[in-house]
Amino acid sequence: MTFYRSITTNAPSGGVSYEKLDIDLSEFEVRLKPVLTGICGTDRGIVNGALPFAYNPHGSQKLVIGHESLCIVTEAKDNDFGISKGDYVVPMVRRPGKCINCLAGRSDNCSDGDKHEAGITGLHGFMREEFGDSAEYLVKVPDPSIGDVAVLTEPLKNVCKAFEMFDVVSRKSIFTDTAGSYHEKKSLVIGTGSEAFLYALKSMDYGFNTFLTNRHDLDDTKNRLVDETKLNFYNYNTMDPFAKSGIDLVIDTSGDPGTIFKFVRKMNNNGIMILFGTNGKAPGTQVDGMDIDYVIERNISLIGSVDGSRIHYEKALQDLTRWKHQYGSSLDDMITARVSPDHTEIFTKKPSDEIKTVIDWS
Ligand code: DN4
Ligand code: BGC
Ligand code: ZN
Ligand code: ZN
Repeated sequence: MTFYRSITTNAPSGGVSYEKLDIDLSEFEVRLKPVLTGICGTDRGIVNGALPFAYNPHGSQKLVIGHESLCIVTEAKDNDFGISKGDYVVPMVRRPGKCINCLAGRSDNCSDGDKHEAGITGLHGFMREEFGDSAEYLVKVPDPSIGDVAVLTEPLKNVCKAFEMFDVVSRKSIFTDTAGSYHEKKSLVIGTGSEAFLYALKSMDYGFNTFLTNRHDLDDTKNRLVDETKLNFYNYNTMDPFAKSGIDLVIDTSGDPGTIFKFVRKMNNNGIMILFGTNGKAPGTQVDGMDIDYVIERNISLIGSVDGSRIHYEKALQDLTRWKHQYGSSLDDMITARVSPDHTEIFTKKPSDEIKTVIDWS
């Protein structure tokens, strides 16, 4: 028997341990070691017992958590996916079921919900000192010189998928400004966590005049990143830059209904709102008939978006490679803390200046 140290929970009730687990890796096509694993709101939700949809693998009392990972391949059998020993890879979170979207390689759009997610639903995740996988679920990092920021591939792939939805829905009308660009268009990202910053950088790539907002001011770390990347931030409790001209694209990462619906009536005709943040425990809010009329009369579209597929992981790696040249060390500054795997209290205490905390497995 070989025991691998792993970060575990008992889903969906929660809890967190760093312990040795015996999981047989001999049958796997590829063996991997994580270099860095990122922590996100989903991991904290599982550990705190707040995500009822999380569950352990069949027959197991534990779930190894972790779905954001940059790994190195330590052994690889012959495979059709070009994965070999020494490659840096990002393992995909979602594993397909048998519906038509899953069969078409788009398990992110699974039609019947019969799929699994590593570290979340029914499949062990990547926060363990060694694990095995199939080559078909590994995405190779084409330029490993981008370094540690490759760990942002997984959260950024969600953003790439959501912008694919934006591309589809924005075709309903002429969404651009009169010059055919987005420069006179405004986007607003609600929230200031890692997903929010990644959405904001993507929105800047499109050319939007991009704003981030939260219910409080930002600390120095986040203010610096806002300045260095030429984003705009405002505290919505103290100012409103949209009092006179409206917003064309709203992206919510807060999951707070009381906040989201404050912004609906600030949206322009043909506006698009992407709902991404999840927060099942947030209290409900009153949406009145005027809100509904406003949405209808202006052809506003609300889009829900979850997860992403291989094409989005690949796009995310392209974006990170380009951003590394464009933003240099400012991109590295998105990794605000590194901890060792035994520091499991990080799952219950979020650092106040956190953009992305990573676990360093080296
Ligand atoms: P996070 O770092 O917890 O970010 C949430 C952000 O929302 C923080 O900056 C919060 O600020 C902010 N926030 C909370 N409440 C409000 C409010 N009332 N007004 C303004 N801002 C608020 O999490 P993340 O960046 O990792 O992920 C963002 C969200 O997306 C989470 O809900 C995830 O569950 C969800 N998610 C969805 C997918 C998917 O659909 C993938 C990954 C994450 P503060 O409280 O820190 O000040 O595929
Ligand atoms: C992951 C997604 C996953 C979602 C819901 C997120 O944290 O990035 O891949 O689909 O959680 O479980
Ligand atoms: Zn996540
Ligand atoms: Zn499916």
